[in-house]
Amino acid sequence: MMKTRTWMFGVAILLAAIAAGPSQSILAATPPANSSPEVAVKEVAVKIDNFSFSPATITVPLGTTVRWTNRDDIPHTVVSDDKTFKSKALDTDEDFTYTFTKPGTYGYFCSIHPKMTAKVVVQ
Ligand SMILES: [Cu+2]
Repeated sequence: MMKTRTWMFGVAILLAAIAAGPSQSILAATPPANSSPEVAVKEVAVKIDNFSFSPATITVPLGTTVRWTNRDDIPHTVVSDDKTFKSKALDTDEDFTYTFTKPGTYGYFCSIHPKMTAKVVVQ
């Protein structure tokens, strides 16, 4: 019995490591938008100003890069509800980009001011 429990614990640790790993590496691997020039890279801008994301809801085609720029005087972050993407604290005029490669609705918020919420709908 002891052996089984120890084994299960090991599996749980391993799964946790796997679950934690990819989100980090996805962040690190966020491409500097210099993919093949023949592919039109679509970029949509979202402004962070006066404690809100603007526009609060955007609908974009698959493959679109969204660029959030902080126009506020205080830091904000861009964090998706399911942690698909997560920026560092953005100072004034700093930006964060994420390219959406899976359709879906991505709710996100500012982790410093959780009442700041918005969403990206990817079609
Ligand atoms: Cu904020």
